[in-house]
Amino acid sequence: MGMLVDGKWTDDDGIRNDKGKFVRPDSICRNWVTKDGAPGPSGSAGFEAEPGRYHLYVSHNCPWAYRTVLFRKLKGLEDLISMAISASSVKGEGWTYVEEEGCVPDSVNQIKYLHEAYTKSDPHYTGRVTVPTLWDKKQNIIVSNESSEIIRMFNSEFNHLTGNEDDYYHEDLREEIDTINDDVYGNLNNGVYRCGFAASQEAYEEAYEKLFGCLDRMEERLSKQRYLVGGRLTESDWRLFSTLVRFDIVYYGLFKCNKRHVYEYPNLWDYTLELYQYPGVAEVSRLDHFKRGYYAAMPKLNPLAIVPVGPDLDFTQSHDRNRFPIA
Ligand SMILES: N[C@@H](CCC(=O)N[C@@H](CS)C(=O)NCC(=O)O)C(=O)O
Repeated sequence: MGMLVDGKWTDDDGIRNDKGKFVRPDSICRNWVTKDGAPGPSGSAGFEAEPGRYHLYVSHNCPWAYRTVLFRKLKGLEDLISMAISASSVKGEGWTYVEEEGCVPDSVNQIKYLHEAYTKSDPHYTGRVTVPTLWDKKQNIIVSNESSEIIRMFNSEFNHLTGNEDDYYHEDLREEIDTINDDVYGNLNNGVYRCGFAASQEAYEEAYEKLFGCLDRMEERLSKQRYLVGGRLTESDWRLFSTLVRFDIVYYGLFKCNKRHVYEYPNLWDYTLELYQYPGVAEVSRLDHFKRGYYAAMPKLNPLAIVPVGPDLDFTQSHDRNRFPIA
């Protein structure tokens, strides 16, 4: 896709490898919005939760951006945090914000390319330009480009403004949530990319085995309880769901994750249906963009950019998760 080097846009093939294995670099911008602007877990201060102060750059197809879009919706933050939605295809210089069906141009910085926000924040920025990116309109800088941290901020730091006390990172469940997240992140959320972007047969097969091992563990877990961590919905569920909802549409085919579809796992599939049908979720889930955003924007994997018509999935069909109690 390309990246910034000392503030200059530079083309590359978007695939980073170490012995054929795809390596996702750590996110660089790691500030935290907190209720009162006190330092967050990464130590930065001065980012107080205020209505209208923050702006989120996303794209519909990206699973990392999608987590933040989900949390913005679930936590009732839509009127407090503005959002720009990129075209699902990546054109020219990375994530692009233009008038297009299903997209929202950037009303804050009026940028065309996301990298312009990065150099506005830091004229000498070196690194990848990724969605999601959370922008501070007051200081004109990037707060964070790490989705796992942005969802934590959304989960708790704006509650006094919204009155929404729903908690997806319950204090008493944190250890278990973190353990599940490690498994799901390494083997599945990122695991699908490690399959799709592998540059050797060996690297692909290793990622593939780990991925389906993780799906089997999650299937087993969900055969005994409603959600990943007992009977309560947590961020682990939303993080798993973000990959599951794309799996049969994109990863099964394009990324060669084709041992089994999610719909072939009885519990994982019904669980995916339940979460898709959770209030607000379908509204922010653009299944058409999921597909187009990958198939039409990854020339190395799909040079002719032909977007498949199927699969024919119905996420609105009934499910049987009510057989388990909610705690
Ligand atoms: N760790 C980051 C990863 C974000 C990420 O890699 N996003 C992808 C889109 S799915 C991206 O923008 N990639 C562009 C690139 O790496 O150049 C997060 O979770 O926020």
